[in-house]
Amino acid sequence: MKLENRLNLTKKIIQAHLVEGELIQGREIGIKIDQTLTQDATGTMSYLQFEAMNISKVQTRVSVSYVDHNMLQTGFENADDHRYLQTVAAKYGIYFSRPGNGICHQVHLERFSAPGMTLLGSDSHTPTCGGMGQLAIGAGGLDVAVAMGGGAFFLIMPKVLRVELKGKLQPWVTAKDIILEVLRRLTVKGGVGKILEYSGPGIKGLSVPERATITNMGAELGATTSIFPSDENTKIFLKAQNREKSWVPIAADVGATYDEEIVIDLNKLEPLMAQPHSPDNVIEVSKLKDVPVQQVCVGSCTNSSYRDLMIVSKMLKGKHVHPNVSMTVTPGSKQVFQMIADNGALADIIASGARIIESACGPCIGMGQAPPTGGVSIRSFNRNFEGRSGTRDAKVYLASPETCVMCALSGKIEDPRKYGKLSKINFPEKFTWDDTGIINPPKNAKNIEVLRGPNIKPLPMKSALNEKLEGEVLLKVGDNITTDHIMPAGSKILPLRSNIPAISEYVFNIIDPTFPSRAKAANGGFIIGGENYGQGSSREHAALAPMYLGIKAVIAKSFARIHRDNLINFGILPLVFISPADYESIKQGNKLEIPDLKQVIKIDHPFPVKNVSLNNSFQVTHGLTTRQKEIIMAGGLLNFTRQKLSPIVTEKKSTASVKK
Ligand code: MIC
Ligand code: SF4
Repeated sequence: MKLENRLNLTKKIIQAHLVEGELIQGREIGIKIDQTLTQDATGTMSYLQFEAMNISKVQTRVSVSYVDHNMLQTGFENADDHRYLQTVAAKYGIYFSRPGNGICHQVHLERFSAPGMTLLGSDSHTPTCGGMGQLAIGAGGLDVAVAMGGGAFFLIMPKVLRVELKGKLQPWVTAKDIILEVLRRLTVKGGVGKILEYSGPGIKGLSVPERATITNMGAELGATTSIFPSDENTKIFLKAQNREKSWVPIAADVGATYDEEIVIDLNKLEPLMAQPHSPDNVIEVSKLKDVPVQQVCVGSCTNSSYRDLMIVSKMLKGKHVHPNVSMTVTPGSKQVFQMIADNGALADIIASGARIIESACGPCIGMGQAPPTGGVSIRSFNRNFEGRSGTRDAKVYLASPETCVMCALSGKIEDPRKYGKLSKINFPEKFTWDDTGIINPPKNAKNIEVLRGPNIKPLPMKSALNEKLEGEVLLKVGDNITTDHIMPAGSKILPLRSNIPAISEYVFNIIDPTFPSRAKAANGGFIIGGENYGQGSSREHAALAPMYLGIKAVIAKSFARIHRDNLINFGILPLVFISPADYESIKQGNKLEIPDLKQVIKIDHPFPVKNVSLNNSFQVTHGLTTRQKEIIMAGGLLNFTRQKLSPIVTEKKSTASVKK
């Protein structure tokens, strides 16, 4: 094969799905989406948007709606949302994974994910399925709705970064430590505009769920996605899931080139931990001495597989959780739960005094189990942003399940290598697959009525662009602001995800609770941000609710990918400072003005923003592609899509099927 025709794995899959553009880094491309997933907290909006498109059936090969986030039913709201999601799924040809069936990424990996395919999910951890050799990307719910309608997904062709794993993991060092090492090296913004492709001799020792732990936390790097090749290990996993037919081998061509490369020697890795309050604040566990621990949580879409929970149970067997520690264990799926119940491992966990939680996101998204005041919580999760646990001053550390258990037993942060020997764990040749937790869409959906509760409010829409943008700087924030800062989650706020007027009352709640009332009183305005504004989740509510409050533009030093897309999708202009010094001079309360808005959107070079209060102006750029300019002009993606997609699609049969 000619050198220039040799493709890396990422480019191979993109090439096979390319519907617009060319594989040139930095240019916009459109790719066809084979599979979609939604979860309940982003799904209700996504389906409301899908309904607004007037398409009678999803156009993907497989679309699955999961319920895993809003599981605490303290009022009618979440239960109503579950019922809406179930009926809307039946109506439009979508699989419905019932509450209790598990966390979307874990279940998708087990039952649907397939190598070589594309997956778009309305959750930032969708790249979990990259562990299967799938090109799995997280996006806002509206992008997913468009993909369900048969539209392409647009992205800027990322750089491909090769992560070569060499050597072999030493005892007590795990896949989690590999991704923590990558985070330590690249930081939470080091993956922006990149896809991480794993290769090298070290990948042979990693099973699909271990690979999925690594690709899952690629989201914390800000990466577009992360991917492993599909090899014999992939085949073994799919066979054990009774889905061998979905297996295809797929890897980079020999001699394929990459934009960047890093090498990790697994022999040299040690157990690691991310310290509060950022997943890239990584340190060797052995360096943290005498830190008392009050809570330990094992679970989340990062580390709640059968492998993880078997290790937890082996380590806990015959021992007791330290009296000062409250430990929770969450199996990632019904499959995992069922299997550890059947083989007795669950009994050992229960006997140790750990608290068992149903298969869901749970404490990871602040749905219960908030740590005590000032408490230290060690979690096998992927995010430790300030306040996300539900306790503002809690200190959350991220670590492998092995390290978590070690801390739970000793009552302080402790290196798992001190545990001693652990008897071998035999991984199953067959998983217990039982798809009764997944409801297949009916063949004939004519009589299905979509049921909406009173908490499901109509979608707010934005009108097309004004001639002039003017308003006050309503808030100025620093670097690495997360979507948890912009639109917090947790058990009180999450049930309002289908009710934008109500949820918008909590925008920037942790930073400045007066923000919503000030924004409304000022009839909207501007937000000023630092680097990596909007990192973290894919929740479009972090754009939709500010849009509802009248936010017109966010001017930042740089943006996280999904959030920037979400802002554009909801007609909010994401502008970037040309000179970071201008960030320093702007003050909250300053009046800004962009005259001739339509004109400046058309141009691709920097343009001035007037600071009326300081009587000066500064330069910004929008970096919008032609398509994004049209979206902004139309007042958002929904308006734009309605103009473009004609409602021609009727009873076209879905080719989706649960691989039984
Ligand atoms: C998260 O981990 O923050 C979430 C909750 O899963 C989000 C999605 C959401 O806010 O609903 C994500 O990661 O995209
Ligand atoms: Fe759920 Fe946490 Fe995973 Fe988000 S990161 S999908 S809240 S388990």
